[in-house]
Amino acid sequence: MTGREGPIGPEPDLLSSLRHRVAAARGLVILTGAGVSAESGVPTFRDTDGVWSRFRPEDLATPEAFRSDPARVWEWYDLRRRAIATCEPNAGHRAIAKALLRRENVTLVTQNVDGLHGRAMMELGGSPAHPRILELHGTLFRVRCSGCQQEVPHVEPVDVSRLLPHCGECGGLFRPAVVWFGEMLPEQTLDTAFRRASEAEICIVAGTSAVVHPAASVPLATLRAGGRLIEVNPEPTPLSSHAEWTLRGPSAVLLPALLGEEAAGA
Ligand code: BJW
Ligand code: ZN
Repeated sequence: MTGREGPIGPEPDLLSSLRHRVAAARGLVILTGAGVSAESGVPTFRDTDGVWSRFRPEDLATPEAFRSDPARVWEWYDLRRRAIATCEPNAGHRAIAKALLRRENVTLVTQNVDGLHGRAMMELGGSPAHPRILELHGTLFRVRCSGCQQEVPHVEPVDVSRLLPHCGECGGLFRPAVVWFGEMLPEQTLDTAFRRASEAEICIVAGTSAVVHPAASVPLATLRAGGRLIEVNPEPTPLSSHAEWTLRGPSAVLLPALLGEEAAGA
């Protein structure tokens, strides 16, 4: 049943039947990537106009890059943080937030560092730090001390021509609290993500190229335990062949359709 869809996107009947399956699933995990924020105006990484078409990841998103030129890395993260702060959550973020608030058996596993899932929760009166939001790659809106490792919120602009942000406790240099290539993901968060995925009847994989591991392996835990995958992405990915259903289109349209509460055929 892989890829049952029309030439210009999924048929309304398919969406309607999937909406029922998703609503009835005993456990639901939603894995998101940069594509779910594309319609909010946040650039993805690997699309033709993505972040990595203009910058090399090894120059900016590795611990080695930070050690060799912390001001350059800080400047880049500060620019991105300020640009993202002007973006708003879209209908896809809101549909996920509603599902999290209405159903206890829904877990969001996100690779995104843009904070838009949390802001959608806040818009609906929920907490941005909801325990069923698992941020695998950290966030742009916190920093971690390179010395004592404490993490604190960070929203102020940074002037890299002056002193870079330093820890008030130990004097160590702060760094963005994101996960760079070659770094371990937060262990407990990752364990929880794999456990929830293995307990889920359905895993929706939305807006990720599914090439960065271990995040891209999370849906495989659902498959191994007998669950099914729904992929939401305008383009095929390495997970497409594992998906029972592939919905080719933008997540700001398809996620509300999949997660909405409308009656069948509505
Ligand atoms: C739309 C849309 C719309 C567009 N609607 N969709 C196993 C095999 C091979 C390599 C490895 C492996 N295990 C580990 C590795 C090494 C490495 C890795 O995976 N490398 C591969 C790239 C080759 N992984 C790591 O280093 C990880 N750490 C680790 O594994 O530690 C243990 C270890 C250490 C050392 C050696 C071995 C093991 C850490 C990974 C950290 C990733 N960090 C980044 C940067 C975060 C901070 C920042 O933002 O600056 O995370 S990289 C970047 O990629 C970011 C993202 O979270 C991540 C994933 O990208 P995502 O979200 O999928 O975005 P895109 O752009 O790739 O895709 C967008 C998608 O949206 C596309 O498909 C579009 O079609 C779609 N789209 N518009 C819906 N409207
Ligand atoms: Zn410190």
